Amino acid sequence: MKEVLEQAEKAAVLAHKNADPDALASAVLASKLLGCWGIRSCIFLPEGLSKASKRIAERHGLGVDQCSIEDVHGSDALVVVDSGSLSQLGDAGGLARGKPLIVIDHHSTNNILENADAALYDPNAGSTTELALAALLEECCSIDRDTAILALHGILHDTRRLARPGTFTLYVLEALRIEGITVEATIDVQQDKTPDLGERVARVKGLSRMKADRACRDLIVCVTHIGSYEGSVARAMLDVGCDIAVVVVDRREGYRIAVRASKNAQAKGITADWVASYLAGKYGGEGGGHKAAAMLHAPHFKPAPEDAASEIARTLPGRIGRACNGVEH
Ligand SMILES: [Mn+2]
Repeated sequence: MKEVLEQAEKAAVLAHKNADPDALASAVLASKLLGCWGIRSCIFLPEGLSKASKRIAERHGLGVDQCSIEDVHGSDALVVVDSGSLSQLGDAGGLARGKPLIVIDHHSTNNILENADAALYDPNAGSTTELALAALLEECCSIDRDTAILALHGILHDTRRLARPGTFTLYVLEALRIEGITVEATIDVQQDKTPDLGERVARVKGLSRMKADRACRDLIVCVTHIGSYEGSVARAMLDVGCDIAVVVVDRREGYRIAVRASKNAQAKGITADWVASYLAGKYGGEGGGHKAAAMLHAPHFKPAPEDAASEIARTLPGRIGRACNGVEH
C-alpha cells in the first residue's frame, strides 16, 4: 500500500456520508497510518458525523480534524474507507479518479476497488476499523488512548456489539486489551441510548405511514418514508415484525433509502444489499452494503417521498416473491 503513496506529501481520507462509528474510526486510523508513513492528511466526511458518531465524539471529547472539499482537491492521494461505492462519498466521489487511490473496506460488494491502486479489502471483516487497526499494528505504529477508544466503538458498532465478529475482530480486540482498552471504556456512551424526542417522533411517524405486504409466504415487506433517523426507523420496523424494511428519506440530491433484512429474509436469500441493488437497477443510483443493512442513493424518481415509498411498496413484494421462489434472482 505504501508504495502507491511514494510521491504523495498530503493525502485526504474519505469516508461515507453521514459517517457512522466504523466510518469515523477507520478514517481516523487511516489518517494515523498515513502519519506513520510520513504523509500529512486530513479527513473529509461528506454530510458530517452520524448521530451515533456525534454522541461518541461528545462523550469522549474527541475532535476530528476535518478538511474541506478544496483540501480534497488539493491532495496528492486519496484513501477511501468503509465505502462500497463512489456515490456514498457525495461530492467527493467525483474526485476519486486521477489521484493515487487506496481503498480500505469490508462491504460485501465494492465497486471502488476497480479504480484503486491498492486495497485492504475483506468482506469477512466485521468492521473497516479492524482492518485499519490491524494494518496500523502491523506497521508497529503506536495508538493513543482516544484513538483506541474510538476504534473500539467502531468495531462494536459494526459487529453489533460483537454478536457478528469478523476476520480480525478478536485479534485487534486483544491488542486493544493489552493497551488497557476494554469494552468497559465504551459503556457510558452505550448506556446513554434513550432516544431523544426527535428520534421517537421519527419512529412513530415512520411506523404510522408504513405500508406492508407479504411475500414468499412468511416474509413481511415494509416500506415507509421519513425526514431523518432512517436507521432507527428501519430497526423499529424489524422489531415490530417486518422482514424487509425500506425507508425513503428525501434529500436535496435525491432519495436516500435505507434497507434492513431480518435473519428470516436473509435465510431465503433476500438480503439488504440485494434489495438495494435491485432498487438501484430499477430507479437508478447506486446501492450496496451488507446482508442485514444496506443503503441506496437514488435520483428523485417520483416527485414526493410518499410517492416513491408507495411505488416501492407496490412493486417490491412481487419482485421478492419471484426471487425466493427461484423464478429469477
Ligand atoms: Mn462499516
